Amino acid sequence: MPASVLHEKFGEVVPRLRAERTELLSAHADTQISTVNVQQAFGGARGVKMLICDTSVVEGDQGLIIRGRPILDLVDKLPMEIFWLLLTGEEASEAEVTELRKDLRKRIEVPNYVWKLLKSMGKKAHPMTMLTAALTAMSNESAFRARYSEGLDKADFWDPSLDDALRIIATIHTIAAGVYRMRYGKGDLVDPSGKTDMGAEFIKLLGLPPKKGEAARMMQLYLVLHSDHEGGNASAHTAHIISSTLADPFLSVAGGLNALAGPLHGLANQECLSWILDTMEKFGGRPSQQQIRDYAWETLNAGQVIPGYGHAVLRVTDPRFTALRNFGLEHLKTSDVFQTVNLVYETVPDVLREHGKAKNPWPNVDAVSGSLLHYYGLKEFDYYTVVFSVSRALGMLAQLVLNRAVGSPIERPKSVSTEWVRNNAG
Ligand code: HAX
Repeated sequence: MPASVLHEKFGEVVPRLRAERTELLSAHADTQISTVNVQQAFGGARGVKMLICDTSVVEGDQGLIIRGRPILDLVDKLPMEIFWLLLTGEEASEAEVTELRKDLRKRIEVPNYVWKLLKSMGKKAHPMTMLTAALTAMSNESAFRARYSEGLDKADFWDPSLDDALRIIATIHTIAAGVYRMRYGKGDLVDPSGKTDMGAEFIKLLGLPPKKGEAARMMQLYLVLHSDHEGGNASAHTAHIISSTLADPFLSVAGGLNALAGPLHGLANQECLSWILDTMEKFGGRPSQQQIRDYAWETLNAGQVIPGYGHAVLRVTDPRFTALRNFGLEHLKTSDVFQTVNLVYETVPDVLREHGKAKNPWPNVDAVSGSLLHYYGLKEFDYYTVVFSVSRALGMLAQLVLNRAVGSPIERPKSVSTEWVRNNAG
Protein backbone atom coordinates (compact mmCIF):
# COMPACT_ATOMS: atom_id res chain seq x y z
CA MET A 1 0.00 0.00 0.00
CA PRO A 2 1.48 3.44 -0.91
CA ALA A 3 2.24 5.77 1.97
CA SER A 4 -0.43 8.35 2.68
CA VAL A 5 -0.62 12.12 3.02
CA LEU A 6 -0.64 11.51 6.78
CA HIS A 7 2.63 9.60 6.56
CA GLU A 8 4.16 12.66 4.91
CA LYS A 9 2.71 15.08 7.45
CA PHE A 10 3.42 12.99 10.53
CA GLY A 11 6.93 12.23 9.27
CA GLU A 12 7.60 15.99 9.52
CA VAL A 13 6.26 16.10 13.10
CA VAL A 14 8.20 13.11 14.47
CA PRO A 15 11.67 14.71 14.88
CA ARG A 16 10.17 17.51 16.99
CA LEU A 17 8.36 15.01 19.25
CA ARG A 18 11.52 13.03 19.78
CA ALA A 19 13.61 16.11 20.51
CA GLU A 20 11.07 17.38 23.03
CA ARG A 21 10.99 14.05 24.85
CA THR A 22 14.77 13.79 24.96
CA GLU A 23 15.08 17.33 26.25
CA LEU A 24 12.47 16.86 28.99
CA LEU A 25 14.00 13.59 30.10
CA SER A 26 17.50 14.97 30.27
CA ALA A 27 16.41 18.10 32.19
CA HIS A 28 13.81 16.61 34.53
CA ALA A 29 14.21 12.82 34.75
CA ASP A 30 14.08 12.86 38.57
CA THR A 31 11.43 15.51 39.06
CA GLN A 32 8.41 14.14 40.92
CA ILE A 33 5.02 14.77 39.26
CA SER A 34 2.77 12.58 41.41
CA THR A 35 2.60 10.63 44.63
CA VAL A 36 0.51 7.56 45.45
CA ASN A 37 -1.29 7.00 48.72
CA VAL A 38 -2.85 3.83 50.07
CA GLN A 39 -6.33 4.96 49.05
CA GLN A 40 -5.16 5.35 45.44
CA ALA A 41 -3.31 2.04 45.38
CA PHE A 42 -6.47 0.21 46.48
CA GLY A 43 -8.75 2.58 44.60
CA GLY A 44 -8.03 2.10 40.91
CA ALA A 45 -5.09 4.56 40.79
CA ARG A 46 -7.49 7.55 40.68
CA GLY A 47 -5.62 10.78 40.05
CA VAL A 48 -2.16 9.19 39.88
CA LYS A 49 -0.26 10.98 37.12
CA MET A 50 1.79 8.25 35.51
CA LEU A 51 0.93 8.28 31.80
CA ILE A 52 1.78 10.61 28.94
CA CYS A 53 -0.96 11.32 26.42
CA ASP A 54 -0.73 14.24 24.00
CA THR A 55 -3.89 13.70 21.95
CA SER A 56 -6.32 15.12 24.51
CA VAL A 57 -6.84 15.98 28.16
CA VAL A 58 -9.95 15.73 30.33
CA GLU A 59 -10.15 18.57 32.83
CA GLY A 60 -12.47 17.92 35.77
CA ASP A 61 -14.07 21.35 35.41
CA GLN A 62 -14.11 21.56 31.58
CA GLY A 63 -14.29 18.11 30.07
CA LEU A 64 -12.61 16.97 26.90
CA ILE A 65 -9.98 19.19 25.25
CA ILE A 66 -8.45 17.86 22.03
CA ARG A 67 -5.05 19.33 21.21
CA GLY A 68 -5.87 22.45 23.17
CA ARG A 69 -9.34 22.89 21.68
CA PRO A 70 -12.48 22.35 23.80
CA ILE A 71 -14.62 19.64 22.23
CA LEU A 72 -17.54 22.03 21.78
CA ASP A 73 -15.37 23.97 19.27
CA LEU A 74 -14.88 20.85 17.15
CA VAL A 75 -18.46 19.67 16.65
CA ASP A 76 -18.51 20.58 12.93
CA LYS A 77 -15.39 18.58 12.08
CA LEU A 78 -15.38 15.26 10.25
CA PRO A 79 -14.09 12.17 12.07
CA MET A 80 -11.07 11.95 9.71
CA GLU A 81 -10.22 15.59 10.45
CA ILE A 82 -10.30 14.72 14.13
CA PHE A 83 -7.91 11.82 13.56
CA TRP A 84 -5.55 14.19 11.75
CA LEU A 85 -5.76 16.68 14.61
CA LEU A 86 -5.29 14.00 17.29
CA LEU A 87 -2.23 12.64 15.56
CA THR A 88 -0.43 15.72 14.26
CA GLY A 89 -1.69 18.39 16.67
CA GLU A 90 -2.61 20.53 13.65
CA GLU A 91 -5.76 21.05 11.63
CA ALA A 92 -5.83 19.52 8.17
CA SER A 93 -6.22 21.89 5.23
CA GLU A 94 -8.98 21.31 2.68
CA ALA A 95 -6.45 19.81 0.26
CA GLU A 96 -5.11 17.48 2.95
CA VAL A 97 -8.63 16.30 3.80
CA THR A 98 -9.23 15.52 0.11
CA GLU A 99 -6.00 13.51 -0.04
CA LEU A 100 -6.74 11.71 3.20
CA ARG A 101 -10.17 10.73 1.90
CA LYS A 102 -8.48 9.20 -1.17
CA ASP A 103 -5.95 7.38 1.01
CA LEU A 104 -8.72 5.91 3.14
CA ARG A 105 -10.70 4.88 0.05
CA LYS A 106 -7.75 2.71 -1.06
CA ARG A 107 -8.03 0.78 2.21
CA ILE A 108 -11.78 0.06 2.51
CA GLU A 109 -11.75 -3.63 1.70
CA VAL A 110 -12.72 -6.03 4.51
CA PRO A 111 -11.22 -9.49 3.91
CA ASN A 112 -13.73 -12.23 3.24
CA TYR A 113 -12.52 -14.41 6.13
CA VAL A 114 -13.76 -11.70 8.51
CA TRP A 115 -17.31 -12.01 7.16
CA LYS A 116 -17.10 -15.80 7.37
CA LEU A 117 -15.95 -15.60 10.98
CA LEU A 118 -18.77 -13.22 11.88
CA LYS A 119 -21.37 -15.40 10.16
CA SER A 120 -20.16 -18.41 12.15
CA MET A 121 -20.70 -16.64 15.48
CA GLY A 122 -24.48 -17.03 15.45
CA LYS A 123 -27.32 -14.98 16.85
CA LYS A 124 -26.30 -15.06 20.51
CA ALA A 125 -22.91 -13.38 20.28
CA HIS A 126 -22.79 -9.89 21.74
CA PRO A 127 -22.13 -7.36 18.94
CA MET A 128 -19.07 -6.12 20.83
CA THR A 129 -17.69 -9.67 20.89
CA MET A 130 -18.25 -9.83 17.13
CA LEU A 131 -16.52 -6.50 16.51
CA THR A 132 -13.44 -7.30 18.55
CA ALA A 133 -13.25 -10.84 17.14
CA ALA A 134 -13.26 -9.34 13.63
CA LEU A 135 -10.48 -6.89 14.49
CA THR A 136 -8.45 -9.62 16.17
CA ALA A 137 -8.79 -11.77 13.06
CA MET A 138 -7.69 -8.84 10.89
CA SER A 139 -4.35 -8.90 12.65
CA ASN A 140 -3.43 -11.08 9.64
CA GLU A 141 -3.48 -7.88 7.58
CA SER A 142 -1.06 -6.02 9.82
CA ALA A 143 1.66 -4.16 7.95
CA PHE A 144 3.40 -3.62 11.30
CA ARG A 145 3.48 -7.33 12.07
CA ALA A 146 4.79 -8.17 8.59
CA ARG A 147 7.52 -5.52 8.61
CA TYR A 148 8.54 -6.26 12.21
CA SER A 149 9.06 -9.91 11.42
CA GLU A 150 11.33 -8.89 8.51
CA GLY A 151 13.44 -6.81 10.92
CA LEU A 152 12.25 -3.24 11.33
CA ASP A 153 14.33 -0.36 12.71
CA LYS A 154 12.80 0.95 15.95
CA ALA A 155 12.86 4.46 14.47
CA ASP A 156 10.41 3.30 11.81
CA PHE A 157 7.87 1.51 14.03
CA TRP A 158 5.37 4.31 13.58
CA ASP A 159 5.30 4.02 9.78
CA PRO A 160 3.61 0.61 9.29
CA SER A 161 1.63 1.27 12.49
CA LEU A 162 0.11 4.27 10.71
CA ASP A 163 -0.66 2.01 7.73
CA ASP A 164 -2.56 -0.29 10.09
CA ALA A 165 -4.28 2.67 11.75
CA LEU A 166 -5.56 3.89 8.37
CA ARG A 167 -6.70 0.39 7.43
CA ILE A 168 -8.67 0.10 10.68
CA ILE A 169 -10.19 3.56 10.28
CA ALA A 170 -11.13 2.79 6.67
CA THR A 171 -12.85 -0.49 7.57
CA ILE A 172 -14.14 -0.38 11.15
CA HIS A 173 -17.51 1.21 10.31
CA THR A 174 -18.02 -1.31 7.50
CA ILE A 175 -17.29 -4.18 9.89
CA ALA A 176 -19.51 -2.60 12.54
CA ALA A 177 -22.37 -2.20 10.04
CA GLY A 178 -21.86 -5.81 8.92
CA VAL A 179 -22.12 -6.94 12.55
CA TYR A 180 -25.40 -5.05 12.79
CA ARG A 181 -26.92 -6.47 9.63
CA MET A 182 -25.88 -10.05 10.41
CA ARG A 183 -26.66 -10.05 14.10
CA TYR A 184 -30.13 -8.53 13.76
CA GLY A 185 -31.16 -10.11 10.42
CA LYS A 186 -31.21 -6.84 8.47
CA GLY A 187 -30.49 -8.43 5.10
CA ASP A 188 -27.45 -8.52 2.82
CA LEU A 189 -24.36 -6.49 3.56
CA VAL A 190 -24.07 -3.14 1.80
CA ASP A 191 -20.79 -2.45 -0.02
CA PRO A 192 -18.89 0.64 1.11
CA SER A 193 -18.11 3.32 -1.49
CA GLY A 194 -15.48 5.26 0.42
CA LYS A 195 -16.82 8.36 -1.32
CA THR A 196 -18.61 9.94 1.60
CA ASP A 197 -17.45 10.70 5.09
CA MET A 198 -17.40 8.01 7.81
CA GLY A 199 -20.63 9.22 9.49
CA ALA A 200 -22.72 9.34 6.31
CA GLU A 201 -21.26 6.07 5.04
CA PHE A 202 -21.92 4.33 8.36
CA ILE A 203 -25.60 5.34 8.25
CA LYS A 204 -25.84 4.01 4.68
CA LEU A 205 -24.10 0.71 5.51
CA LEU A 206 -26.32 0.19 8.55
CA GLY A 207 -29.34 0.75 6.28
CA LEU A 208 -30.89 3.46 8.46
CA PRO A 209 -33.31 6.03 7.00
CA PRO A 210 -31.34 9.18 6.12
CA LYS A 211 -34.04 11.60 7.37
CA LYS A 212 -32.88 14.23 4.89
CA GLY A 213 -29.24 13.93 5.95
CA GLU A 214 -30.02 14.47 9.63
CA ALA A 215 -29.02 10.90 10.57
CA ALA A 216 -25.62 11.35 8.93
CA ARG A 217 -25.13 14.66 10.72
CA MET A 218 -25.99 13.00 14.05
CA MET A 219 -23.55 10.17 13.37
CA GLN A 220 -20.77 12.55 12.37
CA LEU A 221 -21.27 14.46 15.63
CA TYR A 222 -21.41 11.23 17.65
CA LEU A 223 -18.16 9.95 16.07
CA VAL A 224 -16.34 13.23 16.74
CA LEU A 225 -17.49 13.48 20.36
CA HIS A 226 -16.50 9.95 21.35
CA SER A 227 -13.16 9.87 19.54
CA ASP A 228 -10.76 10.32 22.46
CA HIS A 229 -10.78 10.87 26.23
CA GLU A 230 -7.09 11.15 27.18
CA GLY A 231 -4.91 8.16 28.07
CA GLY A 232 -5.99 6.93 31.50
CA ASN A 233 -9.52 5.68 30.81
CA ALA A 234 -9.87 1.90 30.87
CA SER A 235 -10.06 1.32 27.12
CA ALA A 236 -7.33 3.75 26.05
CA HIS A 237 -5.07 2.45 28.80
CA THR A 238 -5.74 -1.17 27.86
CA ALA A 239 -4.97 -0.47 24.20
CA HIS A 240 -1.81 1.31 25.27
CA ILE A 241 -0.57 -1.52 27.47
CA ILE A 242 -1.15 -4.04 24.70
CA SER A 243 0.51 -1.86 22.11
CA SER A 244 3.46 -1.20 24.44
CA THR A 245 4.33 -4.89 24.04
CA LEU A 246 4.57 -4.17 20.27
CA ALA A 247 1.48 -6.27 19.58
CA ASP A 248 0.10 -5.02 16.28
CA PRO A 249 -2.50 -2.21 16.12
CA PHE A 250 -5.38 -4.60 15.28
CA LEU A 251 -4.76 -6.60 18.48
CA SER A 252 -4.19 -3.45 20.52
CA VAL A 253 -7.42 -1.78 19.45
CA ALA A 254 -9.41 -5.02 19.79
CA GLY A 255 -8.12 -5.30 23.38
CA GLY A 256 -8.95 -1.68 24.16
CA LEU A 257 -12.45 -2.15 22.82
CA ASN A 258 -12.91 -5.23 25.01
CA ALA A 259 -12.37 -2.91 27.97
CA LEU A 260 -14.90 -0.48 26.47
CA ALA A 261 -17.39 -3.38 26.59
CA GLY A 262 -17.64 -3.20 30.40
CA PRO A 263 -20.84 -1.75 31.92
CA LEU A 264 -18.95 0.82 34.00
CA HIS A 265 -17.33 2.12 30.81
CA GLY A 266 -18.68 2.07 27.23
CA LEU A 267 -21.43 -0.46 27.83
CA ALA A 268 -23.05 2.12 30.11
CA ASN A 269 -24.64 3.67 27.02
CA GLN A 270 -26.74 0.56 26.39
CA GLU A 271 -27.69 0.49 30.08
CA CYS A 272 -28.67 4.17 30.06
CA LEU A 273 -31.31 3.82 27.41
CA SER A 274 -32.64 0.66 29.09
CA TRP A 275 -33.00 2.66 32.29
CA ILE A 276 -34.87 5.44 30.47
CA LEU A 277 -37.18 2.99 28.68
CA ASP A 278 -37.78 1.03 31.90
CA THR A 279 -38.85 4.28 33.56
CA MET A 280 -41.22 5.01 30.68
CA GLU A 281 -42.64 1.49 30.75
CA LYS A 282 -43.13 1.55 34.50
CA PHE A 283 -45.05 4.82 34.37
CA GLY A 284 -46.84 4.23 31.05
CA GLY A 285 -45.12 6.90 28.89
CA ARG A 286 -43.27 10.12 29.57
CA PRO A 287 -42.85 10.14 33.38
CA SER A 288 -43.22 13.11 35.71
CA GLN A 289 -40.23 14.46 37.63
CA GLN A 290 -41.60 12.91 40.83
CA GLN A 291 -41.85 9.52 39.13
CA ILE A 292 -38.24 9.80 37.89
CA ARG A 293 -37.14 10.76 41.36
CA ASP A 294 -38.92 7.70 42.82
CA TYR A 295 -37.43 5.37 40.24
CA ALA A 296 -33.94 6.81 40.77
CA TRP A 297 -34.23 6.13 44.49
CA GLU A 298 -35.54 2.62 43.82
CA THR A 299 -32.42 2.00 41.66
CA LEU A 300 -30.06 3.39 44.30
CA ASN A 301 -31.77 1.54 47.15
CA ALA A 302 -31.33 -1.69 45.18
CA GLY A 303 -27.57 -1.05 45.34
CA GLN A 304 -27.31 -0.13 41.65
CA VAL A 305 -25.81 2.89 39.91
CA ILE A 306 -27.78 5.31 37.78
CA PRO A 307 -26.23 4.78 34.38
CA GLY A 308 -24.96 7.83 32.55
CA TYR A 309 -24.31 9.82 35.72
CA GLY A 310 -20.99 10.29 37.48
CA HIS A 311 -17.46 10.17 36.18
CA ALA A 312 -14.01 9.24 37.43
CA VAL A 313 -12.54 12.61 36.38
CA LEU A 314 -15.30 15.04 35.37
CA ARG A 315 -16.95 17.20 38.01
CA VAL A 316 -19.32 19.11 35.72
CA THR A 317 -21.87 18.19 33.04
CA ASP A 318 -19.92 16.46 30.30
CA PRO A 319 -19.67 18.90 27.32
CA ARG A 320 -20.21 15.91 25.03
CA PHE A 321 -23.59 15.44 26.76
CA THR A 322 -24.26 19.13 26.12
CA ALA A 323 -23.40 18.82 22.41
CA LEU A 324 -25.71 15.85 21.87
CA ARG A 325 -28.45 17.40 23.98
CA ASN A 326 -28.24 20.58 21.91
CA PHE A 327 -28.61 18.48 18.77
CA GLY A 328 -31.61 16.74 20.34
CA LEU A 329 -33.23 20.02 21.40
CA GLU A 330 -33.05 21.12 17.77
CA HIS A 331 -34.08 17.91 16.01
CA LEU A 332 -35.82 15.57 18.47
CA LYS A 333 -38.63 17.78 19.74
CA THR A 334 -41.24 15.06 19.17
CA SER A 335 -39.33 12.20 20.81
CA ASP A 336 -40.75 11.08 24.16
CA VAL A 337 -37.54 9.19 24.85
CA PHE A 338 -35.39 12.31 24.35
CA GLN A 339 -37.79 14.42 26.43
CA THR A 340 -37.49 11.82 29.22
CA VAL A 341 -33.69 12.05 29.00
CA ASN A 342 -34.11 15.80 29.52
CA LEU A 343 -36.35 15.34 32.53
CA VAL A 344 -33.88 12.87 34.01
CA TYR A 345 -31.17 15.52 33.55
CA GLU A 346 -33.32 17.99 35.49
CA THR A 347 -33.97 15.47 38.29
CA VAL A 348 -31.20 12.94 38.86
CA PRO A 349 -28.32 15.26 39.87
CA ASP A 350 -30.35 16.39 42.92
CA VAL A 351 -31.09 12.77 43.82
CA LEU A 352 -27.42 11.81 43.56
CA ARG A 353 -26.41 14.81 45.68
CA GLU A 354 -28.92 13.75 48.32
CA HIS A 355 -27.66 10.17 48.09
CA GLY A 356 -24.21 11.59 48.82
CA LYS A 357 -21.91 8.98 47.33
CA ALA A 358 -21.08 9.93 43.74
CA LYS A 359 -18.37 12.59 43.58
CA ASN A 360 -19.95 13.88 40.40
CA PRO A 361 -23.76 13.97 40.18
CA TRP A 362 -23.75 15.28 36.60
CA PRO A 363 -24.40 13.37 33.38
CA ASN A 364 -21.69 11.92 31.18
CA VAL A 365 -22.11 11.50 27.42
CA ASP A 366 -23.78 8.10 27.78
CA ALA A 367 -26.82 9.65 29.47
CA VAL A 368 -28.04 11.03 26.13
CA SER A 369 -26.30 9.27 23.25
CA GLY A 370 -28.62 6.23 23.18
CA SER A 371 -31.73 8.39 22.83
CA LEU A 372 -30.36 9.86 19.59
CA LEU A 373 -29.32 6.51 18.15
CA HIS A 374 -32.78 5.16 19.05
CA TYR A 375 -34.54 8.07 17.33
CA TYR A 376 -32.57 7.57 14.11
CA GLY A 377 -33.53 3.89 13.94
CA LEU A 378 -30.95 1.96 15.96
CA LYS A 379 -33.32 0.28 18.39
CA GLU A 380 -30.99 -2.53 19.47
CA PHE A 381 -29.29 -1.24 22.65
CA ASP A 382 -26.69 -3.95 22.87
CA TYR A 383 -25.30 -2.54 19.62
CA TYR A 384 -24.64 0.94 21.02
CA THR A 385 -21.17 0.25 22.34
CA VAL A 386 -20.19 -0.82 18.82
CA VAL A 387 -20.99 2.68 17.54
CA PHE A 388 -18.93 4.09 20.41
CA SER A 389 -16.09 1.75 19.41
CA VAL A 390 -16.03 2.94 15.80
CA SER A 391 -15.34 6.39 17.15
CA ARG A 392 -12.99 5.53 20.01
CA ALA A 393 -10.72 3.57 17.66
CA LEU A 394 -9.64 6.99 16.27
CA GLY A 395 -8.21 8.09 19.60
CA MET A 396 -6.62 4.76 20.45
CA LEU A 397 -4.89 4.64 17.08
CA ALA A 398 -3.61 8.20 17.25
CA GLN A 399 -2.20 7.49 20.71
CA LEU A 400 -0.63 4.25 19.48
CA VAL A 401 1.13 5.84 16.49
CA LEU A 402 2.40 8.70 18.66
CA ASN A 403 3.77 6.26 21.23
CA ARG A 404 5.50 4.24 18.54
CA ALA A 405 7.01 7.43 17.09
CA VAL A 406 8.65 8.42 20.37
CA GLY A 407 9.65 4.88 21.30
CA SER A 408 7.52 4.52 24.44
CA PRO A 409 8.70 1.46 26.35
CA ILE A 410 6.65 -1.54 27.49
CA GLU A 411 4.51 -0.50 30.46
CA ARG A 412 5.31 -2.22 33.73
CA PRO A 413 4.24 -0.51 36.97
CA LYS A 414 5.13 -2.19 40.26
CA SER A 415 2.51 -3.98 42.33
CA VAL A 416 2.81 -4.57 46.07
CA SER A 417 0.98 -7.02 48.32
CA THR A 418 -1.61 -6.13 50.96
CA GLU A 419 0.91 -7.36 53.53
CA TRP A 420 3.53 -4.97 52.13
CA VAL A 421 1.08 -2.09 52.61
CA ARG A 422 0.32 -3.24 56.17
CA ASN A 423 4.03 -3.39 56.99
CA ASN A 424 5.03 -0.18 55.24
CA ALA A 425 2.07 2.17 55.59
CA GLY A 426 2.93 3.06 59.17
N1 HAX B 1 -25.14 6.14 40.62
C1 HAX B 1 -25.00 5.67 41.90
N2 HAX B 1 -23.84 5.66 42.56
C2 HAX B 1 -22.77 6.19 41.94
C3 HAX B 1 -22.86 6.74 40.66
C4 HAX B 1 -24.10 6.69 39.98
N3 HAX B 1 -24.26 7.13 38.73
N4 HAX B 1 -21.64 7.20 40.30
C5 HAX B 1 -20.81 6.93 41.33
N5 HAX B 1 -21.51 6.31 42.32
C6 HAX B 1 -20.98 5.78 43.57
C7 HAX B 1 -19.89 4.76 43.24
O1 HAX B 1 -20.46 3.48 42.90
C8 HAX B 1 -19.10 4.75 44.52
O2 HAX B 1 -19.81 3.96 45.48
P1 HAX B 1 -19.03 3.04 46.55
O3 HAX B 1 -18.30 4.03 47.40
O4 HAX B 1 -20.12 2.32 47.24
O5 HAX B 1 -18.11 2.14 45.76
C9 HAX B 1 -19.18 6.21 44.97
O6 HAX B 1 -20.31 6.77 44.28
C10 HAX B 1 -17.96 7.01 44.60
O7 HAX B 1 -17.71 6.86 43.20
P2 HAX B 1 -17.00 8.04 42.38
O8 HAX B 1 -15.65 8.24 42.93
O9 HAX B 1 -17.88 9.22 42.29
O10 HAX B 1 -16.95 7.40 40.91
P3 HAX B 1 -15.90 6.36 40.35
O11 HAX B 1 -14.74 7.11 39.82
O12 HAX B 1 -15.62 5.26 41.31
O13 HAX B 1 -16.72 5.72 39.15
C11 HAX B 1 -18.16 5.71 37.30
C12 HAX B 1 -17.01 6.44 37.99
C13 HAX B 1 -18.38 6.37 35.95
C14 HAX B 1 -17.78 4.25 37.07
C15 HAX B 1 -19.42 5.83 38.18
O14 HAX B 1 -19.78 7.18 38.31
C16 HAX B 1 -20.59 5.02 37.64
O15 HAX B 1 -20.68 3.81 37.92
N6 HAX B 1 -21.50 5.68 36.86
C17 HAX B 1 -22.60 4.98 36.23
C18 HAX B 1 -22.11 4.20 35.04
C19 HAX B 1 -21.68 5.12 33.92
O16 HAX B 1 -22.34 6.09 33.59
N7 HAX B 1 -20.56 4.80 33.26
C20 HAX B 1 -20.07 5.53 32.11
C21 HAX B 1 -18.96 6.47 32.44
C22 HAX B 1 -18.44 7.19 31.22
C23 HAX B 1 -17.65 6.27 30.39
O17 HAX B 1 -16.61 5.78 30.76
N8 HAX B 1 -18.11 5.99 29.24
O18 HAX B 1 -17.45 5.13 28.49
